[in-house]
Amino acid sequence: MARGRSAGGRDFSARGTLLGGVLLVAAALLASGCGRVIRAERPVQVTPRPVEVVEGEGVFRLTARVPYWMPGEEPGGETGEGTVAGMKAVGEAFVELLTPCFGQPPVRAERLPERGGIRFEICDTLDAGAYCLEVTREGIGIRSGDAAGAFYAVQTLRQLLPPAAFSPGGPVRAVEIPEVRIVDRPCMAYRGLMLDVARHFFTVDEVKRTIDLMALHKMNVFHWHLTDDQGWRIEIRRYPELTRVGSVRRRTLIGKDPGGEYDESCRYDETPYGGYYTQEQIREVVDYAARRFITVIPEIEFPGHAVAALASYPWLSCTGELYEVRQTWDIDDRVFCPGRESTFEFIEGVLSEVLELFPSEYIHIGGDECPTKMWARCGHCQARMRTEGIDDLRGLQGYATARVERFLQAHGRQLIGWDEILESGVTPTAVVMSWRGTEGGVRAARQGNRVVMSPSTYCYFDYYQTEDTASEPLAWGGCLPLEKVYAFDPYEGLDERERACVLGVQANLWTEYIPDFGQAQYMLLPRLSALAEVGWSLDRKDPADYRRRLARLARCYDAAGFHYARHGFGE
Ligand code: TNX
Repeated sequence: MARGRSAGGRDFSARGTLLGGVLLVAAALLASGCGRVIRAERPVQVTPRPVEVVEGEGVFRLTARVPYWMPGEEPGGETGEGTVAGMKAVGEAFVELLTPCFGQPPVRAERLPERGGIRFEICDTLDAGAYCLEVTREGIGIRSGDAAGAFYAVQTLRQLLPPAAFSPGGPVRAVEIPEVRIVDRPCMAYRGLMLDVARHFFTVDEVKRTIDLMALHKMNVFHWHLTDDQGWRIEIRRYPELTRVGSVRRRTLIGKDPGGEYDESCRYDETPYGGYYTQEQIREVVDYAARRFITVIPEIEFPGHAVAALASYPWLSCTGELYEVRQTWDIDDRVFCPGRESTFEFIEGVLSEVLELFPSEYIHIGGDECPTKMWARCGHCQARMRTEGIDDLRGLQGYATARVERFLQAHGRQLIGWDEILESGVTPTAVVMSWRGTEGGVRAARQGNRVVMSPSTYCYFDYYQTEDTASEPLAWGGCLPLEKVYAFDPYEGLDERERACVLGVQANLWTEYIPDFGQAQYMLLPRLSALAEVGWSLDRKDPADYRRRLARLARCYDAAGFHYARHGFGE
């Protein structure tokens, strides 16, 4: 895991004389007329940390006229249909990156240039997601195991470009990139971020910006929490009331939840609050994410966190009472009735449309925080328990989850649930998302279930980022500073066989106290970079080095116009 000038690396010793360099620069400036030339920045600092960075002394001078070459549709150039589509997306990302620098898109070469230029190449010897990026004085070579690897190389290139190249002041004539060889690959296959759009709604553009943020950090799973007590946010054609009724709450709590909707101390903003995504918009987001090598996993909460659904269709609850969409944030007793057949018809109907929209292997069905109080008093639930031989109420949740899992599997999909699903007799094939610490994940991995580690102690970005909470916007509680996220070890307490069950890690952004996208970014950044480093660079983490790189990354955030917290920058 060498970083810096390694003896085994390329020889980058200076070839030209200083005088030669000066003359060349002068000649280039004369040839180009006016226009800025943005100098290379050193040392090269990339986050998440690559396996190897070997820096040379020269620079490559990139202009709008340098052609780039992509393996694509030309005969013999492709390595499979998926790769062609993937490389097209990489090409788009590359063009999108450079266009603002030069005020014009880079040109695509018709055939592989004999020398120089920017060359992308797929290489069988590299793993999926892995790449090798080489900048020499002549050009840039990007070899990767697949299209995703090439995309990650483009993200690295973003961090090699001097941020000044993106600053206002008009397009630049040329940018210098340091001579460097970077070898890189992800440690974990699943590097996720969950966004809760139920408690507060985020527009399609804001969701896309969140996906951009993930792409910048080489993350690859966007978990979209689409339904909860306080709002149903996905259009389901079979059940139009879900969005007509369930997407709007009459009012929203102001300030901290005192622990109950009917508590006298509750104060409300009386403005109705709502929003949902049409199926067309969902497709647009899924496609946008796919072009950034990000899979979208939808979450439809079942059987708890269901009040918005019950408010839309009262026959989904045990009592059939008419409810309102929730206006406060604590756990609610009003959940789906697993005693009635109609509940399963409903959830399967919903999931049928969900499966059409989301091609992801995994579908999240929630499963967290589901009180059984109503089931205890419900004749349908009691009858179900008798006929199915279920002897405790929690077992009823296990029955409901297993039934939904069978439905998903019949459609070629896998079920993910929060770690509560372990308590109701989980099947061996379900994926467990561990949030109440890592204990659930450890237990699940010991029994051979696949796991995503997302413990609140390290991954809950709705927690404060400093002890000094008085100077912060209101948050859920807890304290999760940047350093702690960075220190997360998702493999702690697991032997090698159990580690193989851990798919990866995920940050969660619950939005009870995050009313707008500016604040969402503030809570996400820079903590997301620390979690990205856990997922991507777990075997080569180095806190001091991360801190140095963070300052550079922040300038990338500036260049991309992201809002971020300054804790951890010594400001
Ligand atoms: C627990 S994490 C929840 C969410 C809340 C969150 C607040 C999980 C599966 N359930 O409903 O928003 O705590 O931190």
